[in-house]
Amino acid sequence: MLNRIDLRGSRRDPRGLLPRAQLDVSVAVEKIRPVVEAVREHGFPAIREATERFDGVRLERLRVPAPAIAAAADGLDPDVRAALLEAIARARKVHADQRRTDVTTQVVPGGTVTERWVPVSRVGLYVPGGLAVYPSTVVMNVVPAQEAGVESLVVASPPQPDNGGLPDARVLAACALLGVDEVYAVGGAQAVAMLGYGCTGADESDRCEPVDVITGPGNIWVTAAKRLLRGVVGIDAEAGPTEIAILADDTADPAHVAADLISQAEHDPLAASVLVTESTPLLDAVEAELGRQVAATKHEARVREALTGVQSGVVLVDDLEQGLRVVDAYAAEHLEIQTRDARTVAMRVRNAGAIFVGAFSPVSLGDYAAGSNHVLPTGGCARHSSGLSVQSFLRGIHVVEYDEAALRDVAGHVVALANAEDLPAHGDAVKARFQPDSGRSDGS
Ligand code: HSO
Ligand code: ZN
Repeated sequence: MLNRIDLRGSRRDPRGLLPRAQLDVSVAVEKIRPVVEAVREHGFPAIREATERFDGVRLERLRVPAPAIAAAADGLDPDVRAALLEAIARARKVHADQRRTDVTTQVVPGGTVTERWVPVSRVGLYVPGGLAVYPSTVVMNVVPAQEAGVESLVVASPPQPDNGGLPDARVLAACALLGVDEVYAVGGAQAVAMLGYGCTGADESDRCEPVDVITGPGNIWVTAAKRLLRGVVGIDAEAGPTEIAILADDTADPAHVAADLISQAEHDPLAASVLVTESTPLLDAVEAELGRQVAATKHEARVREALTGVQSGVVLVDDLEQGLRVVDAYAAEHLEIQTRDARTVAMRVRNAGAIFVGAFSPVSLGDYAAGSNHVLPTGGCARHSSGLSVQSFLRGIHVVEYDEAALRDVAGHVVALANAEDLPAHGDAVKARFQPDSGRSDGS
């Protein structure tokens, strides 16, 4: 079922040889530019027009009324409620440990630099709809923002025609459990534009104040809009279709490997499932398992399309060392290590959004209830970016404080560098402090 890429015996850099779809976000950017500009110029009427066109819903108002959020929480299935509460508690534990404390460095006597960690004031968290609904993504966005100390937090999620034009009831219930009451029934590029530029409307329920940062996964239109808004607001890493890579040897259980490959393929026909192994017996056994398990899975068509697409496949390698080079080159959103000494191997990986170690840490655990975050960089962005965390919502501000003696001591160096850059006024600003007639005339 899986495409085969045989790198055995190859000394080439594996980067261009790995299965990965080329998603052209820049084409999507041009397509959604008019939507984003219309929302910027016209606000609510433009959002309503786009929502009707793309979601088939006629919006009465942007903001979800408080009673609808409360009703969703009341109607939540008790098992789902318990699961969400457990997921929230675990995520809180991990993300609380990510908080930063201010650090003051004494550079010289009388000269300090303090790094203050200050949360952004207002964030917009995007929760996708589409083929599935994602109350778990509400948790993964909201918890780190709350732990960072963000004061104003809003969620936007597409209106569902079968929920009276409101976002999915489980998404609303998750907002309620997390204490988020500002929720907008808006999705796609129009939601990102609304969050970035804000929206003025006649009625309070047609208004949204602009945010400072937008986070959360979404389809290609959401990603394109985020790219367009970058700079106007802060944006997290781009999240494309989900990916799982599994580095496995002959100790891996083929039934587990197959199940995990299928689990992420279930998200999207464009999802990527990649197995990297040196073991052909394991590969044969995984293929047999896939044959059985895919036929029995609920979203068979979607899964089959994802597993057989160009973005998925098995990469055959000579040994663990080459396997590690391959997974580093691939930089998967999720990487499972199912090998001997899995923890040691995991610690050698340099590029991945999140790593899942050993037989009992499947990606699905991390999707919901490990405590880790599931908003992770895709498409190789794990080479330079991290998943969502408390840090995504903080800014480090340097606070510089030198006294007279400390400035005097370094003044010559500042002047020398300022002159070297032909910016003598910079040096003069320092020298002004030490000229005989400088200082306060009253002697105070
Ligand atoms: N695997 C997805 C997250 C998710 N899975 C949500 C299920 N629900 C991207 O990390
Ligand atoms: Zn998932």
